Amino acid sequence: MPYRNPVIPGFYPDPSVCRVGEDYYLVTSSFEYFPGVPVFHSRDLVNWRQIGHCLTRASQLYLDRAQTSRGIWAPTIRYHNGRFCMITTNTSLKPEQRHFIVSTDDPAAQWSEPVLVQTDERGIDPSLLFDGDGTVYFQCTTRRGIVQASIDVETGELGAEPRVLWLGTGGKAAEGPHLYNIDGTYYLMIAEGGTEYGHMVTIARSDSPWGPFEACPRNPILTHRSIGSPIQCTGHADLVQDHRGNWWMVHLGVRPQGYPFCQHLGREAFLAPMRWDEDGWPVVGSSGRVALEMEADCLPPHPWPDEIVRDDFDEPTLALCWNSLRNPRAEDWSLTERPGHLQLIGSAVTLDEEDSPAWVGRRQRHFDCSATVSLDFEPRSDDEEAGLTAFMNKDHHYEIGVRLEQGLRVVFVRRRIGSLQAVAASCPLADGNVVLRIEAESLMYRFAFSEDGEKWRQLAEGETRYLAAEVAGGFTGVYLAMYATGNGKTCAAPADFDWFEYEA
Ligand code: 6LW
Repeated sequence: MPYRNPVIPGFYPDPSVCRVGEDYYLVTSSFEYFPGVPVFHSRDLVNWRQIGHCLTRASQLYLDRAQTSRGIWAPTIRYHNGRFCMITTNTSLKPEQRHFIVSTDDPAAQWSEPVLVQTDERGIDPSLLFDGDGTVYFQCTTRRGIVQASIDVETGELGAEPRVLWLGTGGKAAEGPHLYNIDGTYYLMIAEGGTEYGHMVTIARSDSPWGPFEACPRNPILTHRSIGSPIQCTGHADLVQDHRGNWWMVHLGVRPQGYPFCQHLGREAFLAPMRWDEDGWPVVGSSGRVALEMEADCLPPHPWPDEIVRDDFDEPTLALCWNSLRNPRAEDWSLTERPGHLQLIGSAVTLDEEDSPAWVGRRQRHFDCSATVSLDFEPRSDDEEAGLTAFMNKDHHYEIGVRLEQGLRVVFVRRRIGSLQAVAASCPLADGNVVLRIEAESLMYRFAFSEDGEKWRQLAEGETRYLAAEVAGGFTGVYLAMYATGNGKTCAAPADFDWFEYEA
C-alpha cells in the first residue's frame, strides 16, 4: 500500500518513536520554541496527530535568552513498565544541567519535573535502552565519540563514567545514537556526516551492550548524499517494530526548493520501511533510499480528522499548534482580556533580539499555504507595531504589520535578511480592523492586506530562500506568527487578533 512522505511535514527534526500495543508515539526537537518537544500519536505510523508537548512548564524548559537554534535538541522517547520516558538536552544550559528525563503515564497530559542526568560531560542526543535484565543504558554524543553508561532513571545517577562505544565509520559528527537489543544482539544506530547534505545513518552490532561494535558492511544504511532526489539530508533515525512484526525507521530529511537548493520549512519527519537481510543487517527503504511516495506493507490506514483551518481564539488555552519564542512572558499575551481574541501587548523586545518578544506562531508546514489574521490595532506612538511575520530567526524574517508613519496609520512590509533591513512598501489605512495575509509558494512569499475582507491589495513579495537554513543558518524552520513590539518600550495599545487562518 502506498503512503506519502514526509509523514510529519514542517519543522519536526530528530524524530524518535516508541510503540505501546497498537499505538505509536513520536517526539521531535523544538530548539528555542515553547512549549517544547511536541508529542504525536499514530495508529498506522503514517498518519500522525499532535496530542501534547513533553515540556509545558518553565520549570521543565528554561529558555531565557536562549541562542537561536539552541534550547532543546534531539529527544528520545521510550515506554517501559507502563511509563513513558523522554530524555533530551537543553543545550542552552550548563553541561551539568543539560541532559534530563521527564516521564508520564499519559503522554497527552502533563509530564514530570525533570530528573537531571548526573554528568557534567558536554554532550547532545541522549538515548535510553531499557534492557531485558532491568539495566537501563544511557547513550549520548560527545567529542570523544558515542558514549554510554548505565543509569538509574529515577535519580539520573550514572553507574560509572560514560565509556566510548563507537566512533562511527569515519564521517564527521557521529551523533544521534540509539541502542537496541534485538533478540540478544545489540544494534547501535547513529547519524554521521553532519545534519546537512552529507547526512547518513550507519549501524553496528555486538553481542554485548558495551561492544566491541562491528560495523554493517553496507553502511550507510540510509543516505541521500550525492543522489538527485527531492528528499535530501536524510539521517538521524530511530527504529520501531509494528504490532504486525514489520520494522520501520523514522528519520529526518528536507525537501529543497529552487536552485541553488534551499529549504525553508526545516527538517521534517519521514518514514521508511525496513527489513533484515540474511546476514542480520537492516535494509532501509529501497536500497537505502526513500521517496515522497513509498510502497510498503503498511498498517491499516488510520487517518485523523483534518486540522482546523481557522482559530477563533475562543478557548481559554492556546491550541497545540501554537508556540512562543522562548518562554512567554505572562504580561505579553492574553486570551481572556478581550474574549474571542488573542491579545498581544508589545513589549520593548523586538523580533531582532535573542529574547522573548510578544509573539505567538505556528510552523509553516506546507510550501503552498497562506496565513491570514484579522487585527485590531490602533498604535499610539511611532514605536508601536503589530502584525504577521514569516520568521526563521532574529536575523531572517519578513513581516506585514501596522504602525504609524508621521501620525498616519499604515500597513507595511519589512524584510530583514542578515544585516540588511528595509521597508519594502507601506500604505495608509482607514480606521478599523485590517486583515493581513502571507501567501506562500515554494519560492516566494506574497504579503497582502484587505480592509473589508474582500478586496485584497498585494504590498510586496519576499523570496523564501532567504529564510532557509542554507542562508539563515541553524536547525529550525519557518514559523508564521502574530507579533507586537514597542521597539524599545512597552506598547500602550493592545494588538487584538480576532482569528488566524492557516490554509494549505
Ligand atoms: C541534533 C543532531 C542533529 O542534536 O542535529 O541531525 C542536531 N542531527 O543529532 C540538532 O537537531
